[in-house]
Amino acid sequence: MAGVLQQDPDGSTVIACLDPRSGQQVATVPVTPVDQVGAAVARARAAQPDWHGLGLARRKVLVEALRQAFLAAAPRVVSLLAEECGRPGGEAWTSEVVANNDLFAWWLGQIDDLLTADPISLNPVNYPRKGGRVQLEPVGVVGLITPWNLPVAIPLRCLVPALLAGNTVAWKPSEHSPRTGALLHELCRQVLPPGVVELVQGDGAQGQALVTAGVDAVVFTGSVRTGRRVAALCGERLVPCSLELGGKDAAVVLADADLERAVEGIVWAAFGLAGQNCAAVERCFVDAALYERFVDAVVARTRKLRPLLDVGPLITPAQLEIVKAHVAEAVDRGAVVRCGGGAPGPGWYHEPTVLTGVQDDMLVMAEETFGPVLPIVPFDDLEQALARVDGTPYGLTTSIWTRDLALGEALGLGLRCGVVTVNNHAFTGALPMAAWGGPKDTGGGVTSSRFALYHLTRPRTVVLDALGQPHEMWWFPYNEALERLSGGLVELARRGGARLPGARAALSGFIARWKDS
Ligand code: TXE
Repeated sequence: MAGVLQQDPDGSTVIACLDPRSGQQVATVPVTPVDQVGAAVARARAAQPDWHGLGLARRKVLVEALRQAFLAAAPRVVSLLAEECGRPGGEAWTSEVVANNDLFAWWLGQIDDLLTADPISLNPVNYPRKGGRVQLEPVGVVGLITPWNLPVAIPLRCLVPALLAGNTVAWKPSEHSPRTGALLHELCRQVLPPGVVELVQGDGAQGQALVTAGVDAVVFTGSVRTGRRVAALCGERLVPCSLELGGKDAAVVLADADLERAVEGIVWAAFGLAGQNCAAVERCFVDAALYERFVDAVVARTRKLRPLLDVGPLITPAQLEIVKAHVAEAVDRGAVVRCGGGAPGPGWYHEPTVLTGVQDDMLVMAEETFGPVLPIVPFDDLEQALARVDGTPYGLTTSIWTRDLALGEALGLGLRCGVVTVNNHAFTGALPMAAWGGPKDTGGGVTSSRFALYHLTRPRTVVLDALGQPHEMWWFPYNEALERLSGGLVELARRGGARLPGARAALSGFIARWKDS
């Protein structure tokens, strides 16, 4: 749905929700006034100590209840995704329901282990009668800002671990998917205590208000442009933030690839979600030996894709304009449309489009298109092709297609990206145990896996000292015995050091030091 903010006759602001399959308005959603965003964060803050205080076992029971509520609401989720994002049913069920059930299950199964404190075990000679632990504690209130392309899965990837870890969350869904956001929030309100998940509806104004409303961490998924703004605001406030800002993913097809699988997999990864996926294949490099056969097969397969049943519309007219502009610029500069290329509707539907004859400096090869466009490029020199793969500002995922798994892995590991897959693409974004994110303009944030907890928790060190003596070895006074002890320890540790004299010096310094104290 395109969400357009407009004034209601009563003076309040609403999001007018348009079905991207028809362009017709189907609903309105009230916007949170900017001056009320702080109150939402305050409610989340007030709820946080009690939520944390419930303890992990009780929080798990409530998050399991949220999972059950979500599963019970699955048909509503799927039909709303169709109306709001134009999402085909099969795609909505797999990417937004089944994958999210797995996500709940994994975090619920792993969280006890993941939050278990690390013991601090100390050498009893140097540190007598002391011990402790490093425990993970919630950051407090997480400010969550999400996009429209996976409007259920992306928020849940943060919400589930954040809540289990004891945080409360103030969440702003995209203005282009506010009804899905409202549904998910309604489910949270049914099963969780008040304030544990607060909803803020609106666009960039509300997003900015949320970032600056005193949250303890920000988790953001969206564009590079907005991500930079969010990071700057967080930087000024020293609020930690996690950014996932998309990609310009490449698939590299080697001459020995399983042709049928590569074609099926790359067509799916390029045109699934109508290409509106941060990990969509947006560039495809193919060994020249296979190139013509590959292009023919991709074109034949793409022609069989059914509008709205396999490939949905773009989310907004603006998104459609970006896609049309990228294709038009490529064609103006000599690219060949092998299939698709038009935007005949219904709604904001753009045909899945295969391009050849493209150059690296064309928009369609250089910038995130976020639409159903697949440029295919032949290569003779694999090393040069891999350099071109790495030659974008993004670094999300890359796939290598080859029957030689070891070679595929080795090539992938040489690239600067967060996810490498051999003979598959993008699907690991749905795996809760697999870290998701990447370097460079992709933003460096991590969602999924235990590493996601880095953004959602703070490690706290707790040490208890039962020594009961008036002095420690390293306290005042600094004297000759302390230096002798230290020098002896260094000699002992040095390769080729004076080990026997070192041991003697360390021991005599140690004894003298304890006598001093
Ligand atoms: O993103 P925005 P848009 C890319 C994709 C797409 C482009 C634009 O290339 O064409 O971004 O999409 C909120 N402070 N991706 O305009 O603006 C906004 O309300 C705080 C890739 O939708 O980044 C929404 O909730 N928040 C991407 C969220 O940020 C602000 C997924 C994302 O919106 C804000 C989506 C501000 N100043 C788009 N301004 C991916 N990584 O997968 C806006 N927002």
